[in-house]
Amino acid sequence: MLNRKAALLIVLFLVTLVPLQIALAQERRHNCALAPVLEGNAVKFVREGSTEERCTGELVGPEYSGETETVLIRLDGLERQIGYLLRIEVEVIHARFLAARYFVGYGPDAGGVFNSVDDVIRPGETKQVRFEYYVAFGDSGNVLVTVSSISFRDTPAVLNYSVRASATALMDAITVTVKDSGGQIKSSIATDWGDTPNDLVQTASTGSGHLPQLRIDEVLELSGFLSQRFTQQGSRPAFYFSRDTVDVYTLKIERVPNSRLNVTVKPQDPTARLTVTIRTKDGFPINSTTGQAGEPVTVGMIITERMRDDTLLLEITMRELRSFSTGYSLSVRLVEPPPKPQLPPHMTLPMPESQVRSIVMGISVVIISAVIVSAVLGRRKRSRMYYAGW
Ligand SMILES: [Ca+2]
Repeated sequence: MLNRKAALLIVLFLVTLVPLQIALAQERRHNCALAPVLEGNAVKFVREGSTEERCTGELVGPEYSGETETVLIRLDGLERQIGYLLRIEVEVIHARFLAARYFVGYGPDAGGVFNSVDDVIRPGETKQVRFEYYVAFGDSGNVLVTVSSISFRDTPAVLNYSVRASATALMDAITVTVKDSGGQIKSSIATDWGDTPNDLVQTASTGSGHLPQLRIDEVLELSGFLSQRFTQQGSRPAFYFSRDTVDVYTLKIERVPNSRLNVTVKPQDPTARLTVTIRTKDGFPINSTTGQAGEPVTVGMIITERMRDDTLLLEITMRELRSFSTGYSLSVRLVEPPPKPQLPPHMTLPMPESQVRSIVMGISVVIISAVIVSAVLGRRKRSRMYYAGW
């Protein structure tokens, strides 16, 4: 009896899952896909199985009552998925009948929306929507663009649309240069990190963000980018999305007690305000400074004998920015310890040392005797005053 009940419950559970699975399968299905074609530092996207550089469609619905279509932008065809600025341009054209509402949005194909626009489109109108998305460290997978027409049988509308995409590489630390104190280049390393990790866990778990060892009197230099969510208003508004607000580098240093580590970061954008933090390998903050807008910011630390590890984390955080992205240049210098203070030359005393010692002892005896005598006299005086009151 119990088994029959359990079987019935399992069947009911599976039956309820079927519509959900169908809905998910429908959601994942896309109407058209754009695949990447590398052209040097830039990427163009073409319709899969074609050379056409766009996906197009018609939102006609059952009896002109609205419809949703999706376009997949494949990033998995790229050798390195992160570190690209992806531009998506969507055109919505009113084709027939009455005014309608349209929706255009994009996000990861696994689900969610990064940015979206919805507005009214009238007969004869064409609307253009521009999205820019920086594929930062931690972002992966493909991007899905959704275009919807919202209309009804009583107020029918037909809309056409086209979706184009392109991308350019925007990488952190393309070249890491180490110079000597005279400015001569000692080594120059090319990296392929794309975007630098934005927390210490990711830095530790990957090879990205690991800088070469810095020795005394050396200067390490690199440049990178930070970006954020931003909307540009105007006649052709653009919608930007990025999660690249922090870059974390791992640095090994030559441990010389009393040497000084100086870290300077200069933002390119005059509205960018940055914070630079030096942390221990496990994330404990040692020193942190926030700069003024557009101004370079420097943070330093003294290398002590107690310092057990030669690995430090350098964290660059965007505090404020009135645009989408800013470049920055990072300079790290390990300054040699200051010279030890010079002691004055050995002083010669005008009289023999034994004589000086006896004089010092004599003076000490006199001072101690004076202290004892004054203490005794003071006590007697206080006793007399005490009895005088009676
Ligand atoms: Ca970055």
